[in-house]
Parts: sequence; C-alpha cells; structure tokens
Amino acid sequence: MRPDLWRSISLLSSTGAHTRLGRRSLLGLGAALTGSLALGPKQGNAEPSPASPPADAPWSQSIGPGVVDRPYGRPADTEAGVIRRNVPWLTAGTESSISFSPLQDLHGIITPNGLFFERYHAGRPDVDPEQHRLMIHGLVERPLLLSMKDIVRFPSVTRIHFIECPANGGMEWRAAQLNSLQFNHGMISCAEWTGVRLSTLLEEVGIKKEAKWVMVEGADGAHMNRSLPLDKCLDDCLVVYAQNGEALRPEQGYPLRLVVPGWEGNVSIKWLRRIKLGDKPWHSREETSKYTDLMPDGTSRGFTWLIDAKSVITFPCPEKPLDRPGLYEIRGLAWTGNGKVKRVDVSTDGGVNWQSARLHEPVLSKALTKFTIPWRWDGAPALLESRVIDETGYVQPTIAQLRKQRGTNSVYHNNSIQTWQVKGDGSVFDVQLG
Ligand SMILES: Nc1nc2c(c(=O)[nH]1)N[C@H]1C(S)=C(S)[C@@H](COP(=O)(O)O)O[C@H]1N2
Ligand SMILES: [Mo]
Repeated sequence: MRPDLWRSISLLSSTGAHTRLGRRSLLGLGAALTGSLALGPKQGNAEPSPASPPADAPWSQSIGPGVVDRPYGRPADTEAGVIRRNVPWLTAGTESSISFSPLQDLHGIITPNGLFFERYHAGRPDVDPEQHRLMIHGLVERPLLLSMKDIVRFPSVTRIHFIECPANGGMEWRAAQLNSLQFNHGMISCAEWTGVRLSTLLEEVGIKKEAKWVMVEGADGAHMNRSLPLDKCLDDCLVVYAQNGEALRPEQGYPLRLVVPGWEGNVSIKWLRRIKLGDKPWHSREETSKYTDLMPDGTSRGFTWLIDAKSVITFPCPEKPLDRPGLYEIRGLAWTGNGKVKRVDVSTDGGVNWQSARLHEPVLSKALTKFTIPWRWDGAPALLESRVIDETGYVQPTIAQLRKQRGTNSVYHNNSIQTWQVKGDGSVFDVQLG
C-alpha cells in the first residue's frame, strides 16, 4: 500500500472511528438504563427550530453498517411503497399480464431498473446466457448463429429510449375508470440501452436484394414474434444486452432484447433468439388478433407501430395530492415516437388557457422529456392538463378528438390529454372532459 494512504487510514482509525465507537457503546449503555438518550444537544419532544442547532437523532449517535453490508444496493426501507403494481382483474393470471411503473415517485427521465414496467405473454423465462443463441437467417448471404460472447464483441452504441406498451391508457377509451397515474400511464419506462445496432448484424450476414421484412422472435414460452420493415431495422433498431449500465434485467429480456425506438413496445422483442429476413410480413398473432385497432366502420387497423406524441402531469396526481395552498411546481413527462418533444403546454383550467412549460435537458429523440412549470395554488378547484407538440408539429389530441377518429372500440394507442381534477381540499381525480 502507498505509505501516504496507510497514514491517512491509521489517522482516521485513531482519531475518528475509535472515538466514535467509544461514544456509541457509552450511549448504548445509557439508553439501555434510562430508555432515553441524554448526551449531545437538546433532546426530547420539542419541535426542531431553525434557531437552534439540530438535535441528534438516533442515527447521528451511532455508527451504521459498513460497506458491503448490502453487496448489491437497494432503496431505503422507507421507500418500500415505490414499486411496480398490477391490476389483478385485468388479466386471468400474472404470467400473461402487465405491471405498471410508479411514475408518481420518479424524478427524472430514466426508470430505475427495478421499477421498469413489465409485460409478459408467457411469464419471465430464466435464460442461461451460456446456452442462449441468436440465429439470423432467411434472405441473407451467410446465416449466423451467435453466442452472447460473439454479440458483445461487435462495435457497440449506447442510447436513451422509452418503451411504451400501446395498451397504456387502454382502459380509458370509453370513460375515466382508474383513479391513478400509475395505472393509467405506467406502461411506459425509459432506460439507457447498450448493445449492437441491428444494421451492424445485418451487414455481417449480408442482406439479399429481395429482403424487405424482418421477423424477430423471443425465446420465452410465447415465442413472441413480430414483422418489421427492413428500413426501420437498418435505421435505428438496437440489439441490447445492457440497461442503465448493467446487464439487462430478466424482466426486460436478459440476456438480449431488441429495442425498436419510438414504436409500440410489443415489437421490442425480449429474450431475442431469432431474426429472419423475408420479402413479406409474417402476420403473426401479435399483429392480427392483437395489437390492431377496431375502427368505427368495423375494419381493423394493423401495423400501427408508431407511438404518437403524449404527455402527462406526474405531480400533482391522484397518488400525490396537494396538502395546502401555496407555491408548487407542476411536473410531468412528455414523449413522441416521432423524434423530439418541441413544446409542452400546461393548462390549469381544463384547456381554456395554456402556458408553455420549461423542458429540462436533455431533450432526446424517442426518450422521455421532463417538463415543469411553477404554479401558485390558491386553494380553488382546478383542471390540470398538459399537451405536447413534437418536432413534426403533431399536437397531442383530446380524448373527444381521438374518439371522433377512432370510436371507442380500441384498446391500443390512446395518447389523449390527461385531465386531473384538483378539489378544494387538494385531492386529485382522473376525469375526462367533453
Ligand atoms: N419475447 C417477448 N418479448 C416481448 C414481450 C413478451 O411477452 N415476450 N412483450 C412485449 C410487449 S407487449 C411489450 S409492451 C414490451 C414490454 O417491455 P418490458 O417488459 O421490458 O417493459 O415487451 C415486448 N416484448
Ligand atoms: Mo405491449
């Protein structure tokens, strides 16, 4: 060890840690005898005041657990309510279901890995990365079978993108029914993904001239598969093995998933095991029976990949009401599958008057963007809304506008403006106007 380092460590132990250790055992003894702590600045039930020095709480009078007490870290015990939740009546079981991200408790544009929403069609498989292979075949010059080691060798990229299930908000096509931010909007999450461009892998196998479509398939029991146009695959699709700087979570497709930026989450195949090139789409279950929208005239829209611009106020919300009148900051998230968010407007009177919110950097393409606006609440009832405009000029619609085009038989792609009703007591409710 370097002598200067050694000196500072021994100095620390003789002047700092040892003395504090002594004080702790003394305090422990005192507490055991009297049931209260008598040492240090003023103790007792008096409310702390900014005029006097802070009283020492128990955690300031002892030494805590040391390093590697938690070799893999976790949030504070008092944050135990910040969790993914499901709606039990929504699906027959949890293996083909969804859990929602607690947007009401998140502060930035990155979803912590343990809180990323989950969507399974056949539960979460336990994939052995040693045995996992990615097959690339079909209309290619040189079919390939790649191990995880092979894939990690390729030149890599890191990008921040959201994934949103197009069923997000799908329970509210006919009426407001879930009084919750988490359950109405929590099928979206955003992470920093690291992996290989799909175009890099496709160049490696050599694309035949006739190839126009790409089938992607998962290794879960559902063998979920979707067809993607070759152009999108060459444009910005990623085959990723890392999420927010560590290996993908099993929930998100460990050891390998596809990320299709800006398109409905369903096409971002998890536990990715096969990529096949062809000259037409496959018309799989997930693009015929599911992930299509029944229109008012009885026809179905299919291949509706794009996530149109959407935004939501995350504070206040039903889970986070206001406690008393005064200065607040209205906070929210906005996103678009069509590039970047250009502007977010906020209304406190149900869409009569609008003011532009501040967009927080970074404003990234096909990623969540955070917006805020100061608001002095006078205690009167209010109707809070946010409306995003993306860089293509597209304006987020109201639910009434969306119903005019699409009717009420859809499940997917409800990107309408969310209205939160604030009552005089500060409580907040999910409502629909018009
Ligand atoms: N193999 C496989 N991939 C899948 C799914 C699945 O069930 N199996 N669910 C899809 C759906 S519908 C969505 S919305 C996203 C959700 O990604 P997440 O669970 O990482 O949030 O994964 C997609 N990829
Ligand atoms: Mo989905």
